Parts: sequence; structure tokens; C-alpha cells
Amino acid sequence: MRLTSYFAPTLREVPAEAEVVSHQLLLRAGFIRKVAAGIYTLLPLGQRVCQKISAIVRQEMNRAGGQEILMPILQPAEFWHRSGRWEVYGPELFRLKDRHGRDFCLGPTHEEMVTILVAAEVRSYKQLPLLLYQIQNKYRDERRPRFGLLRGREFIMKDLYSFDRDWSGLEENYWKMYEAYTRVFTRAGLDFRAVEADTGAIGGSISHEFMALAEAGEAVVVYCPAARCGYAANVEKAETVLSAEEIGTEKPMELVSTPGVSSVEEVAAFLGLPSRQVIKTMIYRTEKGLVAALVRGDREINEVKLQNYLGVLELELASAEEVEQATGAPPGFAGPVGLSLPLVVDREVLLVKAGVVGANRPDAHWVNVLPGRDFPVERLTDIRQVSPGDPCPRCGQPLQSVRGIEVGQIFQLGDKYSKLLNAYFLDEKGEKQPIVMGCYGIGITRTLAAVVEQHHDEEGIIWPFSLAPFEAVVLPVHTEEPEQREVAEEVYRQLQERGVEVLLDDREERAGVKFKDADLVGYPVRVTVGKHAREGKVEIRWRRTGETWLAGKEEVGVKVSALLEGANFVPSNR
Ligand code: 9G3
Repeated sequence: MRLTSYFAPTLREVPAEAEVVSHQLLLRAGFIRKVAAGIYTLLPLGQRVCQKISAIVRQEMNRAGGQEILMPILQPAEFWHRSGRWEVYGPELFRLKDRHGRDFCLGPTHEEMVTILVAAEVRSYKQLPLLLYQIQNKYRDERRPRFGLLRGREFIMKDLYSFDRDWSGLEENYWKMYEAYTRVFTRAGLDFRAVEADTGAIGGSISHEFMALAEAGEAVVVYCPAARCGYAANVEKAETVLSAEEIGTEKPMELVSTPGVSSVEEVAAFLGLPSRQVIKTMIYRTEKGLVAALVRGDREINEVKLQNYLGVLELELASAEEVEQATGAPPGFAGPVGLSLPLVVDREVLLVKAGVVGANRPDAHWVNVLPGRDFPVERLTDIRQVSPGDPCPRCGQPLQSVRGIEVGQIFQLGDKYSKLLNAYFLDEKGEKQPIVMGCYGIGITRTLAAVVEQHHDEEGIIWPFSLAPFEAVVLPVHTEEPEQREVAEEVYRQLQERGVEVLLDDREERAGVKFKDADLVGYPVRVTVGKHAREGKVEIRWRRTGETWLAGKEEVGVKVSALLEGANFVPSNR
């Protein structure tokens, strides 16, 4: 391929809106162009990388017994009515009508579509297990699409669905997928962790997320640094050990004036008590009304745990007006005593024997509050956000946290959709049984961006060899000099004949521009044809390390192939 005829427009400047490195580099290097918020075109370089990621995914899905299908993006609303999810999802679900006024949505995921397909075709246990997958565009109307391909409103996902006769079959396929995902992300050159994840509205029993470690990641992973332990979980789900420390001693409750003192830290300091003796009361709005959540003052509320406990679809902090209305006081003075809202109490609150809480009136707090005596503790659960430094729930070591990009997620679904959508089979005894399902997603375009987050330097992208859009670029320094042009053409042809994916930078550009673009796009190998051309020598450079070698123009093919073979080594020990 010759660069003068290749559609790869690079940018010198970075659009201000690009906040993370992968977004900046993919725009500048000519891999993507924005159409609208969260909607991108993959240019030829981007499409080539996307195809390589998809090829790796296909190989591993097929190896795990998956059969590739392609389901429509247009989904009849009727399917979502039957699963009960049409009402569940709000503005995030792209909805539209056809010319007859019938409702459809643009598929954000395909549980309904694939289960209805299987329900119609599978009758007997002999047809199970069945693993069907697709690599297809998905549509989710994110409120805040950002970070380029990392959080788009249209993106490419591989979604695989497993259908088994029973839970043990599902378990087997679940762990087979876990291994397949490990191979996919290893081959893609990602530094990733598989972490226990929240199963969210899906329910089901367990779920793992595959997190590519990166500062730009929106997810927070808490993990145990002890090598022999290996505990790692999305902070939404992470547990820690319940501290047994009792705080304060029982005394009669007392009202104290705390003029203008409202935050936990301020109240604790004002009263000369540790912040863990304050009981923090946060009021939330859900579609079922307002609720109050209580945690120890030195903790944070885990809203995902709270939402799962309440089984609600919407959970937002109540506004100051709503708090005022419900408690008679501004947010900083809300408290559980005498509050006519459901109270969800974190387990640790029970250990506070003389707590401080807002008195539900301005500028006043109750002290020596005893949970159970002074406010009800029927709804007792874990709604605490784990923080770095908290003891590992498995081995007690202090947990650490890191940010991650969720590039894959696998779920055990069970028979939730099968029962809803009538996907049953007859077992050996001719008895009707529900099919047991799992679902497994990989963000293809998100993986592309995650790779750039992990593989770049100040010059640009450094593609892992397995994903590079081209393996080598041949770069004549002065295209106008005949011997450089001829040697470049010769080397270009030699590499092509050896099956190397090679691009010839035949532009009449200054050398500096060519070098910068080659580093920006991130080809693994650069073959420079410069002043040594007249002695028949060229320079080979390995982008990742900057190492260079002088080679005769005849041996370039052998040398470059050897380099690329070496790069092809995939660390099998994961
Ligand atoms: C929706 C909308 C957004 C959604 C969903 C449904 C996430 C939804 C969860 C999943 C679970 C798995 C198969 C591949 C792997 C992930 N966002 N989820 O169900 F209507 Cl608007 O998608 N699906």
C-alpha cells in the first residue's frame, strides 16, 4: 500500500474535547473521526485494527465452541415487552417506529433476540449445549458519551450467549469463556485483571469483568496485593471484613446545638469526637419514593449495593429541597431519629453505641444515639463502599485500588430469560426443563482504545504487533532522489513478497514529517532508506524500543520477518 493513495489523514493539533490519550492519538493518527457525540467513523487504519481484534476474538470464541451468527440491530419492541424490559430501560434505549407505527429499538444487547431464536428451535437436551455469538454494532444513548471509543453511543461488541441443560453445564461453559477471554486479552497485548463484578439488574449468580488497567478507566478495582491471595473485585461489589470495634458507650440521647456545623468532619470536630462516631444519613430518591441510607461517618455509601438491596431501577441523591421537605432541615442536619422514611442501615452502624446524627432541624444534632433504641434497624445490610487500606476479605492485607477500563464482562444468567421467553427443552425423561443461560460480552472498539491507553509514548501509538494496522512502513527520506526511491521500492516489494503487511511512505514530504507520522501511527517496524542507500544499506528500527540496525537491502526481508516473528511470541503463561 502506498501512502499517497491511502486515506489516513493525520492531525498536528488535538481537538480540545479529547481528554484522554487514546482519544487524542486515535484522532491525530487518522484512525477515527467523530460524527456526533459518542458516534465515530473508523477510518481505514482504525478498521484494520478493529478487524484484527475481531479475528482474535473469533478464533477464541470458535475454539471455545461458539458458532457465529449475525442478529438484526432492529429489535421488535414486542420481544422487550415479553421480557418486561421495555419499561425498565429509560432514555438509554434508542427507540423508533417503523412506517406502520410499530415500535422498535436499536439493540443495546441481544438477550431477548437470541433467547427467542433458541426458544423456537431447541426442543431436546440433545441440541445442548449451544453457544451462539455475534460481532455487531450496539446502541446505548449514554447521557455523557466521552473519551472517544471508550464510551460511545454506537459501538462494536462481541456478544456470546451460552445455552445449557443445567447449571453444571453453564458453569463449565462460563469458565471456558473465562479462559477464552484471558487468551483474547493476552493476545491483544493488554495488561488486565479479571475481577468479581456486580450482577446488577441482571441478577443471576456470578459475573466477572475483565479490566484493562488504565488511569483513564472509569471503573475502580480494589485488589489484594498479597500474591498468594489474588482477591480482586469491582469496587461496586467489593467486600471487606466487618470491623468488630464498638464506638462510644451507651448513654441517654441528648440534643445539642450545632449552629451551621453540618458536614461529618465539622460536626465531629465541633463535638470533639472521631468522625466514625458520626452516623452519616444520606437521602436518596428512587422510583418507589425517598429512602435514607446510614453508614459510619468515616465510610462512603456504595450506591450499587444500595440499589441492588432496594431492587430499584433509579437511585439518585435527593435534592436539598426534597431533603428539606422530608426532614424539615437542610441535608447536613438529616438524621434517622423520628424520620418517617425507610432506613437502610449499614451493618457497621450497629457498633456505634453513642452516635451523632442530624436532628432533622436546622443547627442541631442528637448525640449518644443508640441504633435500635433511638431509630429502627430493620433494614440491616452491607451498603458500604470499600476503600483502599481496608482489610482484604480473604486474607486481611490492606486492599489497594486502581482504575480500569471494562473491556469484557461475563455473566451467569440462569433461567431468568428462558422462563420469561419460554425457552425450554425436553430431558431424557421427556420432562420440560428451562434452558440455563450465560452471556459474555467484549467491547471490540473499547478494546482498541484500551490498547492505545496502555501502549503509547509521547511520540504516539506503539501497537502490539498482533494488532498493528501495518507491520512495517518503508520510509525513503528524500523521495526526489532516484537511488533512495529505487531502493525503497525494492525493499517495499521484497517485504510484500515475504507477506509482510507493509506501507510505503511515497509522499513528497519533508523527512521530519514522515518520521513523526510513522511514530504517531505506531507501525512496529520502520525501514528508513536514507543516505546509506547508495551503499545499498537501509536502517531498520523497532518502534517499541527505538532499537535500530543497519542492513543490506537484500537482507531486509529476512531481518524484518525475524523481528516480527520474535514479536509474535504471545506470553502463554497467563
Ligand atoms: C438496555 C440498555 C443498556 C444496557 C442493557 C439493556 C447493559 C443491558 C447489560 C448487558 C449484559 C450483557 C450481553 C453481552 C454482555 C453484557 N446496558 N446491559 O442489558 F436496554 Cl439501553 O448488556 N449482555
